[in-house]
Amino acid sequence: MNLKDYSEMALEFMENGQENLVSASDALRDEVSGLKMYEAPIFGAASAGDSLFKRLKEEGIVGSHHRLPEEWLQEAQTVISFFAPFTLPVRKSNSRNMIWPSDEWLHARIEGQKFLNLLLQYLKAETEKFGYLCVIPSQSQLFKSDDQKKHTSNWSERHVAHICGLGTFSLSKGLITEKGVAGRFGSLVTNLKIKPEKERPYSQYDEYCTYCGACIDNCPAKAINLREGKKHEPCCDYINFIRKKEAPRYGCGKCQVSVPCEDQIPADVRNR
Ligand code: B12
Ligand code: SF4
Ligand code: SF4
Repeated sequence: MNLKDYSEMALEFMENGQENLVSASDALRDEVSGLKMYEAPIFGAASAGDSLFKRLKEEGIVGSHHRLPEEWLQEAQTVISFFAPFTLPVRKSNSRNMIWPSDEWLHARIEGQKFLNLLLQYLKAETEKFGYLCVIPSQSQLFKSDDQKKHTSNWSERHVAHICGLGTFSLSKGLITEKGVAGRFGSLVTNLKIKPEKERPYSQYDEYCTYCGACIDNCPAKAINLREGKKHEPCCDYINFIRKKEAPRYGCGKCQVSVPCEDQIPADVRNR
């Protein structure tokens, strides 16, 4: 099994099921019933022994609470990560109003994450069918999305995706991939050996960001500035404010739409 197999399995899962579409019973209004939330994911892989995983334990990168691949699966050989980009209707709808998240964005955050959880379970089951061990850290009982209440998880999907060659960080703190920043990540740890297909195509952790500042202007919480990047507290407070109106859904993501990194690596970086 290689990364191409994982891309094909993901595509098959997306095309054969209804889970990537907003159901009529969940739809916030009739027009969003049947909305496709994600495009086909892109995949990356890293050796579980990649020295960058150890660096994530450093304060200032993530912290000592961040777990190594072998702390999820003792026999770990490979970490597989994917980025699932939001579809055009999800992205475009969220630019219509720069205060409230669109219904499409709210669905892609909540029902969309349910779909990604099922996709992860499907990929794990397929890996196991071939006789390999596989763990989904984000679905483990040991997983903490907000360890020590510092807005940091003990398995940071963006840092993992960065190590797997999928992209780099940015001023807004989103991870910019070749399909942009608007979308979500997932990952698996397995004892299957997959040789990463290519060297990481970047050497700096923020190489794909131009620091153009478009995300600063978009942010309704004024959480981003050129000197400090994105501050977690105002962003978090804003998302909690949205939650009061939209519960059980929430989200914002204005820093990820109508920006040069929305669905691609910014042209200025590609032309460097
Ligand atoms: C906690 C959390 C939040 C909190 C706090 C944000 C945070 N800490 O980043 C709040 C509630 C505010 C939040 C908001 C949002 N979130 Co959120 N969140 C998470 C969660 C659960 C954990 C994040 C985490 O642990 N970060 C770790 C800290 C340490 O990251 P950091 O401070 O940014 O790290 C910096 C340092 O490491 C620094 N650095 C310094 N030196 C070096 C050296 C090296 C080598 C490296 C690599 C880095 C580095 O660079 C990094 C970036 O500046 C993840 C899911 C997961 N399990 O990963 C989703 C996640 C980050 N969120 C996501 C999304 C989409 C959102 C929202 C858009 C909400 C929405 N859905 O509408 C906003 C966007 C905010 C933003 N501008 O990034 C996506 C990110 C998608 C993307 N393209 O990047 C994730 C990955 C969820 C997913 N499964 O896809 N989130
Ligand atoms: S909008 Fe510009 S500054 Fe902000 S993350 Fe994207 S490329 Fe970087
Ligand atoms: S998610 Fe919203 S509040 Fe948070 S940084 Fe992005 S635009 Fe600002």
